[in-house]
Amino acid sequence: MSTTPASPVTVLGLGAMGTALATAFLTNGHPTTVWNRSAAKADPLVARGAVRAGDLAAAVTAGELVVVCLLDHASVREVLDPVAADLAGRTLVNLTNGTPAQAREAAAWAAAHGITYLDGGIMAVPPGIGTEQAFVLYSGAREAFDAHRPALERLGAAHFVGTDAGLAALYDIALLSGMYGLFSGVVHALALVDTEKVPAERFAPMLSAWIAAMAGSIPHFAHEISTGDYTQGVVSSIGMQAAAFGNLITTAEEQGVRPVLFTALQELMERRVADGHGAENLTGIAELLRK
Ligand code: FVH
Repeated sequence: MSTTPASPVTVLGLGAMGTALATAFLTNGHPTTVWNRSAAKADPLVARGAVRAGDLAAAVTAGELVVVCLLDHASVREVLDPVAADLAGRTLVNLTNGTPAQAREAAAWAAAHGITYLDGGIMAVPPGIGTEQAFVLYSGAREAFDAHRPALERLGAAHFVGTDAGLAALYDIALLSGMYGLFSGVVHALALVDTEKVPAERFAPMLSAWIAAMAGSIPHFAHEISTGDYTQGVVSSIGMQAAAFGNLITTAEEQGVRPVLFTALQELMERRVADGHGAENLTGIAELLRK
């Protein structure tokens, strides 16, 4: 058993996620200093043992590791710009959702002020923080990641994805893109069966099982995307799928459900077929997505 004391952590931003992060640090014995624009949000954490920082400068100088989780990139810059000098020599871990370009801009800003920077993407909802389902992506300063990994692992499995600070955001946005593709299909499917008063609860287990089975295709899709070869092991050609896809659009229209979530995909499939790739796999539409 390790006798190393849990390292001090500062958490800036106590919205739903920041509160969950601070709670995970506290639960695991890390001396935790907290700050939020609306100070009252710190009260429940202070009751659990957190230290309320008197002001922002006191918050960022309370320890070596400063975790920030605010609404967006603009709010991070607004909060951190005035305390850049106080942050010098410390490690800043930015777990605010953002784009790769924003992450790189934040990394450049940090470097210009002598701040060690890690950008992160949280793949969990607040109640999931600290559970086995949660994982967090990090990119940027590798040595800082290694040094602070024991603390960062308190939030969820910690994955370092590269020294380019923008990579965690890229992985994060790509994972969210997959999630929203899934969610939009699920909502459309439930709306469709609802038009005939099929109880959603009766249909849902079938939908879950179908999606789980289809997720087994992801490794093959990945191989095709990385090789650019969409011709191997074709069992459901895009030509066949494009023909059947018309029924998906028509059924939605006939049932009174707007097919807007699928019309872009239909257009890509038909273009791919028209371009002579009808015997290939669906994954080839990636060629049309690239600008
Ligand atoms: N909650 C979730 O499910 C997702 C899971 C994945 C990661 N996201 C991202 O995490 C960031 C924070 O999300 P959140 O859930 O904590 O969001 P809110 O509960 O709305 O809290 C927002 C905090 O940001 C503070 N804030 C906003 N604008 C400013 C500003 N201009 N100056 C200072 N602070 C600002 C706000 O403060 P206050 O309103 O309480 O005073 C909250 O602390 C986010 O990037 C998600 O995309 C969450």
